[in-house]
Amino acid sequence: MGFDVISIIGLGYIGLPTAAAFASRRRHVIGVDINADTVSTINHGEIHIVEPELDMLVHAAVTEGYLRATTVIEPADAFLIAVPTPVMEDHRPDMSYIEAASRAVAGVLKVGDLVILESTSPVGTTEKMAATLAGLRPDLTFPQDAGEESDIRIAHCPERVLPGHVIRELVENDRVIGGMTRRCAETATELYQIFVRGECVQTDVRTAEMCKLTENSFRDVNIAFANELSIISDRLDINVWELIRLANRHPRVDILQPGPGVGGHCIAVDPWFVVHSAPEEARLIRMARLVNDDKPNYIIERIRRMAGRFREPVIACFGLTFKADIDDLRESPAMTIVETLAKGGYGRVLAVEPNIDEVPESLAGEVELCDATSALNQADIVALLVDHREFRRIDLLRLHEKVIVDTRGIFQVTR
Ligand code: SAJ
Repeated sequence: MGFDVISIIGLGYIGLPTAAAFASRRRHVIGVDINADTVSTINHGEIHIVEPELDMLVHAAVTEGYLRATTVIEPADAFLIAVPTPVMEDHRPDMSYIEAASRAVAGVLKVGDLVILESTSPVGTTEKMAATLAGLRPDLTFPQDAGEESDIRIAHCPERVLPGHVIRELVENDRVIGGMTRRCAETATELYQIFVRGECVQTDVRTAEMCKLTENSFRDVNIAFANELSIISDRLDINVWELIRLANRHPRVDILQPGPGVGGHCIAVDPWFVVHSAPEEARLIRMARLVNDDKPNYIIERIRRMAGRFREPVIACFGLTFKADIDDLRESPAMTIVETLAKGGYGRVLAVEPNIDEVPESLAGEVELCDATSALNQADIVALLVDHREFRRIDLLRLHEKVIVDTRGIFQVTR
């Protein structure tokens, strides 16, 4: 089965690197996105996201004619859907992007095509997508009805790449290939083996969907354990960083790190898909989400209490991104904390964020973006919210006489 033309639907943090990976192996890739600016940026050989090495790969792919972006879907031999799957206010999954992409794919399907859902999805989503495609294309047969002999093959193949390391992990990580039939899994494996050097491990679609959710729920539960430990340690006057360091010396203990909360659009979102699918059974997973989502409030309350000691407190917040050494502010607990402090009238709020040049819109007029030296010269309270590598170089003597709220343990004098 040759894949002369591969269509990637959704050119975001996953879709664009995946498109570039296929194109760098001399496959003709059509990138489809609803955002015309994104399409135009890519067709100029540039990128709209921050990811090391990706700009070079995309520039080469476009220049050499292997990657072309468009807002209108076109026929292809394989379709990979990598559109967002956000959760709504009540934590229910928003499947509208997947539904829209499915309808678009249905319009151009032909016998022999492969459709892969990469987006992180609640268990059962791929089967619903297959039903949608079958409903729109009664002239074709699908795996749920025709089994191994179906005209169209369908699979769920989630990604597990770490932002900032996407290009390397796309190639090196093992890939879970969930086929609706064995032949679907085999065909999807052939496709990914064009660039994947890790092992392509075959399973069924529901296990593949749940595997991705399991990986991120595992991480969220373990971060919640660390965050709860940090709150207990504060109450018991214990240095939680020393506590975890000592406990992790046990050969079978590996406690993660406390923080100001859990950010990003993965770990903070995916466990809700499990809770949505099994609300009575997913008690620990649900509670971990509540522990992590409440950690910013705990930090805000600590800072508020300390600000009460000063007549006109100056609060310097170090870090705004959702994790260290990236520029992504999406779903950032640090942003939640800074916004609340600024709008709550707790004092004058300064922000130090080496990875952005301008004050985020939601903080404009409320927070002053400045460099570390200026912030330390003015601050009464120093809140370390993100462990950027630049902050690890701050001379601890500069923190003398400051009130410190260190949510990531990098200002610990005991190493
Ligand atoms: N965090 C902590 N303490 C820790 C580890 C993380 O507070 O010990 C926080 C981070 O500060 C951040 C959040 O959790 O706010 C998520 O950080 P992360 O390091 O888990 O990174 P993500 O969300 O960018 O990537 C995760 C990864 N999943 C796992 O490690 C199981 C990545 O492999 C996935 O591909 C990605 O989610 C995704 O796309 O699902």
